Amino acid sequence: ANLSYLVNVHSKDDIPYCPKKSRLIGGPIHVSFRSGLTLAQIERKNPLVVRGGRYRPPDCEARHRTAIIIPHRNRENHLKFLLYYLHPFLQRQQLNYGIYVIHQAGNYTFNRAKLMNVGFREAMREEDWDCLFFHDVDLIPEDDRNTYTCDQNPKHAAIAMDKFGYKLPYKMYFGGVSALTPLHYLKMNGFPNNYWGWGGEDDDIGIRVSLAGMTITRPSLKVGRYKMIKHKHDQGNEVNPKRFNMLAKTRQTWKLDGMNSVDYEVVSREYLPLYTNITVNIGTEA
Ligand code: UD2
Ligand code: MN
Repeated sequence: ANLSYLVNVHSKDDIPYCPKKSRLIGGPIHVSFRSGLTLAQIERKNPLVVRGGRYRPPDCEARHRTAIIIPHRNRENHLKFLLYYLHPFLQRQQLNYGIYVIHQAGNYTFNRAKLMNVGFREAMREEDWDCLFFHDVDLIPEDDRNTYTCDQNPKHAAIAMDKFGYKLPYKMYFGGVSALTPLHYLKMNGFPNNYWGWGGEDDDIGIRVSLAGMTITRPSLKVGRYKMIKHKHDQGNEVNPKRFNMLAKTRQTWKLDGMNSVDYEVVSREYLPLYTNITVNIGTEA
């Protein structure tokens, strides 16, 4: 027998820790979008997911606690497909996980990065998560080996997307899906709050990582694959014309704007069967 397996095998509640590498993990995932999918069907396929979209492995103690933070408005159909693929994917990885949808209230210009700051604070309020995945609603992972756990440095997970020909579009790219520990997040003062509309915020976040003295880690191109559900530019998320000027000033602004300055009002917190929905009023541009 392999005796190393006996070391550190039981948690304090005396159920065994999950193996370091889950035996349920496969390889490539075939992703397709069929019409007529309902949330009720997804619930039936995931009987062990409990209120608020929470899960822990039934037969072993998870080694990782991961929160998924999804910025959202008016993309219910994309959310449905993401939940359909993400729940079983995370369960195969034997994680203790929770899914949080951060829904921007009202019709004012969308602000993806500020919603992430809200998600960070509201998720950490509930549980001592050791890893947070900041996840676009329209990106579906296409390989089981893309593990939703954190690294020593902030991780950029969505490196190979169909829309970019499954290649990294540029070296500093940090958009789509990224994973940070609470310590990483606080060290870089979270994400910027002042990018209203489309674009720039992902590059700002990438710059913050390096200004805070960290580097970006990435899975391999084979593993960090995602399919993006096709969509047009949303109404209320017009291209932000100020993004280049703002990006030129990140070095001066990152310590002043971020987690230490985020202000918002939670409108409602709903513990739905497949996710926790937090509707939030994030105000308007100053
Ligand atoms: C790119 C980046 C994304 C972000 C964005 C610029 C990729 C794969 N993703 O996405 O991370 O940096 O550019 O802001 O390159 N959303 C809503 N409702 C809206 C608008 C946005 O829910 O009305 C959310 C949703 O989670 C969406 C995300 O914001 O996936 C990013 O918006 P997008 O998908 O319109 O932008 P895209 O695909 O150009
Ligand atoms: Mn998109």
